[in-house]
Amino acid sequence: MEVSQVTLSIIVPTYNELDNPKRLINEIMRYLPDGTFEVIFVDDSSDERSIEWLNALCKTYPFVRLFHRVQERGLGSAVVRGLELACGEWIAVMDADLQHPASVLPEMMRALSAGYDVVIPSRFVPGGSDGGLSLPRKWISFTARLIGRLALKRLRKVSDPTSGFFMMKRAVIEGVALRPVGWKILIEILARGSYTLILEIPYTFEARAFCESKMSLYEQWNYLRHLGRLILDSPEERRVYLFALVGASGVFVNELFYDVLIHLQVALWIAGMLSGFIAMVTNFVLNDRLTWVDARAGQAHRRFLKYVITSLIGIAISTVVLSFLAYGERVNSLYANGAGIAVATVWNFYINNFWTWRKKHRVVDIVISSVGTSTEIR
Ligand SMILES: Nc1nc2c(ncn2[C@@H]2O[C@H](COP(=O)(O)OP(=O)(O)OP(=O)(O)O)[C@@H](O)[C@H]2O)c(=O)[nH]1
Ligand SMILES: [Mg+2]
Repeated sequence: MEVSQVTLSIIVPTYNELDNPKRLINEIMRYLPDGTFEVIFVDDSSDERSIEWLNALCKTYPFVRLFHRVQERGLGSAVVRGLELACGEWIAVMDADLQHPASVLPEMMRALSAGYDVVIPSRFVPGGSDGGLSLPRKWISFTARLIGRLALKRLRKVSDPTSGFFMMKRAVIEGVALRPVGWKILIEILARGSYTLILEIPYTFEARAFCESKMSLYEQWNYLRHLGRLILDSPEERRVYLFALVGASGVFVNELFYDVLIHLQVALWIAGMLSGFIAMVTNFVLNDRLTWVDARAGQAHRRFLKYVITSLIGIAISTVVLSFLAYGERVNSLYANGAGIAVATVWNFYINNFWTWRKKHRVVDIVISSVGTSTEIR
């Protein structure tokens, strides 16, 4: 087959799968027209029989390619290797064990030709189901998705971001250095890739029919490490965490100076005001140098002025919330104060983000649609 004719490259990571790849090929051939696709198995098998099955497939079908790795292991890095080898303008990733139905592939291709950049078959949009998982696995999977969506802004509106089944245009990852840790290659692509339109299609995740699962507890740990790396690598994603850390350091600075000033016999109210001001200055410097380091524009003193105005309004807001909640002892004053601080922190973060350190770089709108619904996220 001419490589240039291939529209779609289907990457399938395999590890000791025996005859599952053969069943998968049969399924794919049922749904996709001949000559338009290639299937790339990136295999890390240690079992000789699995390698023999794959070699036999390569000999039988000209559209099957096999890359066998000896030194390396890991689902995510296997997919990255497959991406390097892929010839198609469109790229799909799916598991070998038939949990991802090939019957959805034509619809995914139609979505790409309709203009979507990424298509994610989802177990969690109306019409989808993850019936193939046991109850404990459903819980683990639910928690993993929740953590991922809370941790990374770019995953927030994607209903099935930990899926191993998706299709995308090559342009999404062109020029992007992918460095997944462990299994969840889709979160890597969603976090680092360039795209604007995502479509979610409902599908049923079947139970693994043959061979053993390779999922392990260690992969859950890898997943957390992966999320941590993605947060650290993205100025946009790490901002809110840095802001929280800087805020916490401000409390420490404030207390420290307050203590020193009180020891110097400075009047209470002056010590309170001075230590508050010093903490505001150190917070500004840290936020300017760390939190919004990529978004510094104009003169520093103007940013500082905006920061001070925002903070002062923040103090006013927290006082209003505190007084409102604690009025007539409706709420314990400690909780009321906590609520005030929380509201003011959210205020400070957003106003600083959109005003004090107004970003010059392009803000990409990502639109996620699923069959029947459409939500917009930033
Ligand atoms: N190349 C490669 N593929 C792997 C590796 N680990 C798993 N895979 C493949 O990745 C896909 C997903 O692995 P599964 O064991 O099915 O994981 P799962 O679907 O989360 O778990 P089950 O629901 O129990 O099947 C399968 O096609 C595996 O053969 C690996 O280390 N290297
Ligand atoms: Mg599986």
